[in-house]
Amino acid sequence: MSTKVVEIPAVWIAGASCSGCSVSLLNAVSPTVKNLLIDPIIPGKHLNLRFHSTVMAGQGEPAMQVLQATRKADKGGYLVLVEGSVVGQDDGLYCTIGEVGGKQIAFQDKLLDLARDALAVVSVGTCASFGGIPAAHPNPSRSQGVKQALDQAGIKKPVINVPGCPPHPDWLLGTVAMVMLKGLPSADDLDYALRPKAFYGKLIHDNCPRRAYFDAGRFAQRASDPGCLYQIGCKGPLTYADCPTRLWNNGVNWCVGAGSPCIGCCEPTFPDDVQPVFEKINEDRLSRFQIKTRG
Ligand code: FSX
Ligand code: SF4
Repeated sequence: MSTKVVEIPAVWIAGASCSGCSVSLLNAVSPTVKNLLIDPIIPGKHLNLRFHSTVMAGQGEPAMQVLQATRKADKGGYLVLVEGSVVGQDDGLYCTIGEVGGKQIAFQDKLLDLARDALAVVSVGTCASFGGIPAAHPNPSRSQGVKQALDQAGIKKPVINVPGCPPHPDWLLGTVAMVMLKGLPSADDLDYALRPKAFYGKLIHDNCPRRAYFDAGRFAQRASDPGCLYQIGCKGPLTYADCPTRLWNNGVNWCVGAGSPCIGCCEPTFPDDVQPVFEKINEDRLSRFQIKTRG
């Protein structure tokens, strides 16, 4: 007896970014990307990813038509997964994602079109969530996060932010799996920056294996030293994510475990207010950091 599998249509579009978010997803181990693309992520439900500019074989206008076809055929039922920030300068001219009828399509226009008729939008990575590196001061491309761009256009669509530069593949796959299992998250499931609390609910500093060094005042002076990395720039005391317990690269290690300070890449004010990377947190910026949201 065959069991009916429900398809959830999804498209993945990319704005201003380094494509590291896609690369991180390709490193997913459980489930793998193959599982994501071919198998049900949860029993009886399959994500039908129809467009992904980096990974798909299709190209040119036929590929672009898939976006339009999804919008028409699955109105209100598809997910838009967005990687990269939304470039606003000169009507988005410097960030186009393809051509239709010989006309360049600006990423920001396509994003707004797709978002209007979507079930929800998932911002993958810090660029899409909050602007990230493309929006760093002085931001000549007038880049911003997806939520901010939707708000400006008056589009009230559920947005889930999955930041990280790049995000851990589990954070994205876990978020998509949660939506497929339980539907859209409630306000209680997300934090003030629209991040799922399941992955971003705890401070790095509170789960860090070097925390005992911090409490004892034993600080590393160089990256290779034992001790807490606070004096050489660790942003763990500001940053919410489960890196210390989840670990990266299939559980091999994480930034602080490898002797590198946390760079605060999951936070709304990354990178402007957490740099320089290898300098101790600026206390003035720290208080701004705690009250400011840029997204
Ligand atoms: Fe941004 Fe994605 Fe950082 Fe890169 O493309 S979150 S620059 S790792 O990867 O958007
Ligand atoms: Fe906190 Fe960073 Fe020190 Fe770990 S290394 S205890 S996260 S300051």
